Parts: sequence; C-alpha cells; structure tokens
Amino acid sequence: MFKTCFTLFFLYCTACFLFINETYARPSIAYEWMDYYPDSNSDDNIKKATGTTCQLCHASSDGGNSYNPYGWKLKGLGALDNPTKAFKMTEDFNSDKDSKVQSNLKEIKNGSQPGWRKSSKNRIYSDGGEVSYSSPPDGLTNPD
Ligand SMILES: [Ca+2]
Repeated sequence: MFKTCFTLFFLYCTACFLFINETYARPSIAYEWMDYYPDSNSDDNIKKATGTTCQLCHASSDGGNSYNPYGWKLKGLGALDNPTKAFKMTEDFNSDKDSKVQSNLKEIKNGSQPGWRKSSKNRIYSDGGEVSYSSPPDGLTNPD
C-alpha cells in the first residue's frame, strides 16, 4: 500500500513538474530575447499591435506550436535549450525574406520584425510539419 501511494505521489509530482515546465518555459525565451536585445523596439512594436510579444516568433498572439520564419529558425537552432546561442546564430539570416534583404539583426536594431514582411505569403511553420501562409498580424505597422 505504501509503495502504491508513493508511486502515485511520484507520478503526480512528475506530471505537475512537466506541466509547469511546459507552461512557463516558453515565455522565458521571450524574456531572454528582451535581455539579449535590450535596445530593440521589435518586441515593443509587436506588443503594441497584438497585445503580446508572442508574435515576434509565433504565428499566434497566444504563442503555441506555430511559428513565423524567424521563430522557426530559432527553434531549429535549439532556442528551447540555449536561447542566446540561437539568437546569435540567426542574426545574419533574412528569415522573413523581406524585399529589402535585411538581416534579422538589422530588423531587430531597426525595430521592425525579423519574422514578418509586408506580404500575404509569410510562411507559417507548425510542429506537425505543416506549412501555411499568412499576412502580418493586424495592426503591425512596420514589419520591414
Ligand atoms: Ca521583416
């Protein structure tokens, strides 16, 4: 009986830890991004347009498992494990393929969006492997 209770308690604690870790791990990457680029207005501008900073990298203002090209690149380069390394590694890419051919770092310094361009053809990637297309978030005035 004691062993069963202990096993159930252990499983409960493990489930709680995994839930908490999943729930809070991702927003911390946004905070790490803000610490890494303290002078950028990209996060401020996306928040002004959408109410959150999630769409700096994600397709939705709620975050989740769909990403714009910048977020998808960060994820592919291990941002969940080592955000600052992934931030640095994406700087020279033009993830959103904007017509000005600006690097992600240039857009971050300009306060525009490294993951969005003025087009209805922004690629959206999901964890399931699907690719779809979207316009920039409504209200975003300076994607490029
Ligand atoms: Ca852009």
